Amino acid sequence: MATETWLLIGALTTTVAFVAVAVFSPHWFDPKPDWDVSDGCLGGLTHEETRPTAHYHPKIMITVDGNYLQIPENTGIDQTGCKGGMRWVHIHNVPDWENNPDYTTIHVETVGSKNVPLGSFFEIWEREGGPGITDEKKFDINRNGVSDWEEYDITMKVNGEWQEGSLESYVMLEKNDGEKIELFFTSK
Ligand SMILES: [Ca+2]
Repeated sequence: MATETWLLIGALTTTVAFVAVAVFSPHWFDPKPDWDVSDGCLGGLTHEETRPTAHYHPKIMITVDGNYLQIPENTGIDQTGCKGGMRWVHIHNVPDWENNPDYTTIHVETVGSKNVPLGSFFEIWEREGGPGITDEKKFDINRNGVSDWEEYDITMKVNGEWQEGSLESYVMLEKNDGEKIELFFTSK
């Protein structure tokens, strides 16, 4: 066959493979989460002063059986391993839960552009006695070591759109600054 024909066959094969992956494995193209961001520390007593190169604010609201799961203010600030500093993913202010429950603003401040998984915030929160995540990176909001997927129906919306795939690995990107994440746990 002529070279052009081979090139055409090659291009068609590539296109078919691309479409097949997009249709049958849509999460294949999702950004890979950088789980080590939960160890990142800005400033502090034992870390060099490094300025973040990214700074953005996803918003989160977590509901467990119809009740708000309240994130404490200053979560991720001055914690063990980052004394006097701030984790790359942290909280400053929280809503007035009694009178005006609302989204909590997550501050993401990373050195370098990172794919910050939603679950990394739970890893950080867990160090302060909050809801956590298992070694397999599964939600563990009741901290019993059992994946919450066995105990709850878990669903999530981002900007009103239902999400599929690994919710813990959902990547909060700078280009989606201000995105609204709603996470729902319903006991089975
Ligand atoms: Ca659990």
